[in-house]
Amino acid sequence: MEVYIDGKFYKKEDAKISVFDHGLLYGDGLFEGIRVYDNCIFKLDAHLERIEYSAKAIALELPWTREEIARAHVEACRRNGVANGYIRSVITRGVGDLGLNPHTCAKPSLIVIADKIALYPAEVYEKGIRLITVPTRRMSVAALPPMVKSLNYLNNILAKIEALNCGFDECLLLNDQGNVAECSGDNIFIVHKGKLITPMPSSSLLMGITRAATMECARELGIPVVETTLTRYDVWNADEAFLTGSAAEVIPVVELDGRKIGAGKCGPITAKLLELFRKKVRTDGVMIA
Ligand code: PXG
Repeated sequence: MEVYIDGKFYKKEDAKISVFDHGLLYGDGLFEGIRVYDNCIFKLDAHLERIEYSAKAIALELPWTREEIARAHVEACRRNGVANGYIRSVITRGVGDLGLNPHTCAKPSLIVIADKIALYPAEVYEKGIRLITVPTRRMSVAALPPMVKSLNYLNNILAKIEALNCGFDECLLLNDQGNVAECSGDNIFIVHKGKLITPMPSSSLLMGITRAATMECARELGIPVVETTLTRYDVWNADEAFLTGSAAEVIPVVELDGRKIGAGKCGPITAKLLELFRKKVRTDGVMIA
């Protein structure tokens, strides 16, 4: 495997950054997780737009054009023969002095890793997953906006640890108001009386690319979409629920906090959305070959 760092490709064992990079010292930087399906980098443009918005939010001036960043992604896939897989891109603040001040960092670094992805077992998409609400709250938009896909993932990792300690693979996080935010690495949707409902951005969540793609699918299928405030009560009483994420795609949720959701298996609207989503992924993006 060869990893892209700042314009060059390095063998995996030689792909290294400085211990003085503020990405490591302070978590000062950004990342993306992008899927590749049959030579198509799914929604690459949307991911690059999210990087630009995240960079603006943390006052990190990108020294590359969108086209340059896109080319690095395409090249990383080609070099590594990744036709189906996963791209992890990282932008760090760069090498600087000790101390928080980002102005001591000369220039940001761009890292692009194209690799295989461990797929979820097929049965997860039929049988669904069980969730538990954890005590850790999703951080407030007034602290560090969760829309920023930053290198600070401890909020999510603490929630994940709590879920794993209870024997669950994924968890629900509430925001500081006690309303539903998202999961540790996925967005959440419910279906109620024929409508698709998901927490609105100000509920403290990452604006997932899969979330947006799923809402697009729903609109194409004529399913009404609502972004609003949701409580755990709404999820417990939903007809269907599911998670979305680049790795997860669309995964049914069959239980939250010991309450069975709907029929306790993948619901009909979830199944329809997953079917259309899987049709789109091979064409809706940037082609490698
Ligand atoms: N919420 C959070 C907090 C996330 O980190 C999503 C939602 C889904 O967003 P997308 O754009 O993927 O639809 C994410 C996604 C990984 C990995 O390497 C990916 C994510 C988070 C953690 C790990 O598998 N991101």
